[in-house]
Amino acid sequence: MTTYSFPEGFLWGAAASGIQTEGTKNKIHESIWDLWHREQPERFFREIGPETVCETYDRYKDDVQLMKQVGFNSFRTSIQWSRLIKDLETGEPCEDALAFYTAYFEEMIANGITPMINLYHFDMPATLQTQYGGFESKHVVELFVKFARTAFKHFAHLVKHWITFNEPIVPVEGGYLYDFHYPCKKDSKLAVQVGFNITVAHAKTVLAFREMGCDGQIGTVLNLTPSYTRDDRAEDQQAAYYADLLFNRSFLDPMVLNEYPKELCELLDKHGLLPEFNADEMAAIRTAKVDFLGVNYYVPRRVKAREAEYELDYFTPEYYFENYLNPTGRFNPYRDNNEILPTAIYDIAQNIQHNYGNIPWFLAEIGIAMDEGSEGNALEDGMIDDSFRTELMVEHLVQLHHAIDAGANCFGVHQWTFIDNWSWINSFKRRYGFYRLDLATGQRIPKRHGQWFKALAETNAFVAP
Ligand code: IFM
Repeated sequence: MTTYSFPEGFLWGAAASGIQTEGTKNKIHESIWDLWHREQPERFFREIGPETVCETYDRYKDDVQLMKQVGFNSFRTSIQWSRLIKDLETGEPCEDALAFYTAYFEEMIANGITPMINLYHFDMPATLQTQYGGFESKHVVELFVKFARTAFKHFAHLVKHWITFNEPIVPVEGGYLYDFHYPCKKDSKLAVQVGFNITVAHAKTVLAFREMGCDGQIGTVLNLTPSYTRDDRAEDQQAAYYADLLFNRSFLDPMVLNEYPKELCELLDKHGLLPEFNADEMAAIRTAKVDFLGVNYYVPRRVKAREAEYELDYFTPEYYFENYLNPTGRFNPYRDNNEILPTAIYDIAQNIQHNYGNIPWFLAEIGIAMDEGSEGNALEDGMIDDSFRTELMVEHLVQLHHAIDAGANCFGVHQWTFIDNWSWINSFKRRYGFYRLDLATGQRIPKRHGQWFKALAETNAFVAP
């Protein structure tokens, strides 16, 4: 057996988001998720919408105790724009939201849990989408920065780790290419504009944080999915190159290296997709230095060179490759088509180390999905047996440990998620939590993996073959 120890002060905890946990109580504005669910409930698994969540708004005190019981020393969630801000044009806050978030963050801190707070987790206020087109609009970029300034003004004395955006590419993919987020458009030109505007919103927020002289650090969280090919054939390598350029480097480069890849600009130009931009926006992107990066990893991407003709009448990254299922891959038996590849963690770490200045980073989401029902019922000791999750976590953390040994600047691990939470159109289809949420009673039922995690967090080490 080997003992795998982690650097002193390593962060252990979980990630969640405001909209997926808080509930809608006392919220003044709808988000696009409330709006979409009201208009088209059939698009959501079992028609469950964002009002059915963990009710963190009322239960946060008890939940912080549950965090302690599984050893967290840190926790990420988000401030909902549509909760915090009363006047979306001026950025004036809502008193009730100020009181809620202050009490919630203070409760964490009083219990030894460092809050890491994100400002955007797919939750555009509905009126900003319907009135202006959300991040299609440069005006909404400015409104986002006002919201961020309000958050910094009221919470920077409590929160020392800020995140601008979680997975900024996902609203682009979901809302403008693949139809799984509102506004469900299929428009590549808008997709690129939204991606660019989000990057500007990120950059201007980082600059506002510096200008306000806030004490603490600010970064971003990206879902970085390495692309693997069938073998070394040149056309597949080329396919992987394009997948990486479009899905990873499109945000990683401007947010961490402060510049867009030349090849991406050329590709977008070739397809007539370059966004509208001005010198002020480019200056913001060039100068907004982040302190750290968060990386979300779930599954690898498998690509091969295109064999079939590209048939869509609008551009998507798949113009340059085809996705495929690895015939020799290892798959999660509790979730369809989810390939398991722990070595991807090592590859991500190497990429950051060698191509992104070895910036300090943390594993901001590692999620091990088990489909609803597959975890079984609670055992005699009252716990749910999810030892599958522990086995996989061990394998991934062994790879992370190798990467740290090789020089990776990784400072923490957050599992997705704390209590099973509502997850967009999948609602509660896939469970990821340390605690099961009983939807009928709101009861939190512990899963066994939490005990293993507690020992890991307390000793900052685990033992494995
Ligand atoms: O629920 C989501 C989360 O909001 C972002 N990352 C992936 C999770 C699981 O699908």
